[in-house]
Amino acid sequence: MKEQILEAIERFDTIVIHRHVRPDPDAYGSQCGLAEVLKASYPKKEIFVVGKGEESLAHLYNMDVVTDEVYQDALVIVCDTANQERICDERYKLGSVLIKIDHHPNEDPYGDLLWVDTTASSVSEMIYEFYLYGKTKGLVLTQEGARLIYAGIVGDTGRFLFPSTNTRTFKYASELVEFGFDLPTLYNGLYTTKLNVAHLSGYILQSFTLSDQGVASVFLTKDVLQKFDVTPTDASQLVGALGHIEGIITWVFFVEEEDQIRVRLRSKGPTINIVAAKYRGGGHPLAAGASIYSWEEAKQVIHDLEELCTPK
Ligand SMILES: [Mn+2]
Repeated sequence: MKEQILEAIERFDTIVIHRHVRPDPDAYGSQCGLAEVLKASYPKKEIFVVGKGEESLAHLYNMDVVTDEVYQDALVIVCDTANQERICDERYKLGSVLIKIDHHPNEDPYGDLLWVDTTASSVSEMIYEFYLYGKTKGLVLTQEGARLIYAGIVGDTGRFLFPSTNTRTFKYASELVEFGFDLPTLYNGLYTTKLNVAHLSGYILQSFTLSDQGVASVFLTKDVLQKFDVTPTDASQLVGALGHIEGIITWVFFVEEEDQIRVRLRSKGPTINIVAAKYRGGGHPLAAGASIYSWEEAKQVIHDLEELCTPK
């Protein structure tokens, strides 16, 4: 598949790279890391990264603003996005050829060429692998490209903590660090916590409930978000905060938004993307998300998780 992707890249003069809505470091890292590889390797091609910019990731890269015309005879590559509804900027459909590069379960196999590797810790890791494959065929990785790919790996592995971290991840990470980008500045950009978010994490640690089955739940209503002056996006980013607490097997955040309640699910073993799928969502076996429309439904989600955690 890497060979076919490289062939497609070589064929096109214009390449537009997309990623998912509500981007995380891996979305930016894979999208912009790939852009940097392609810019350095093919200086004559026009390479663009599109999608709504995320302020907290502006230290990584800036998005391009492109007209619809750019998509004419363009190759479109979508990184880190399992299903089409989650692709940021609908114009991904306007290109000539569409490529999907992802590490989530391939439930929506969109695109003309698909490279999906669910064993990869991150799509950024896959982009590095793509560079390794193409190294002898003209692909070039710059220090800036290495920084972006490394940021994506660090983000999606929770700083090499999540079970998706494997020997390949560490090997690639050490090779990337060799490029000599400024590590402390990168970590500061990724992990400096805003004061209001720090206060909210205190609230979360105080207020979560834990059932006998090992299911922890946190309710972040509009009132709570307002009290701490945080956005639903800020709140969702704290979902890892319960990962190391004794007795918790699966946990769920309910974050109230304008028109829905976002469900953030995490697990230390039981496969929770099944539960996510039941509530209009999806994701990885141990990290998934969904959307519900009432607090009544939230109770059902907790009930389903409890079922899942009950030894059969
Ligand atoms: Mn990812």
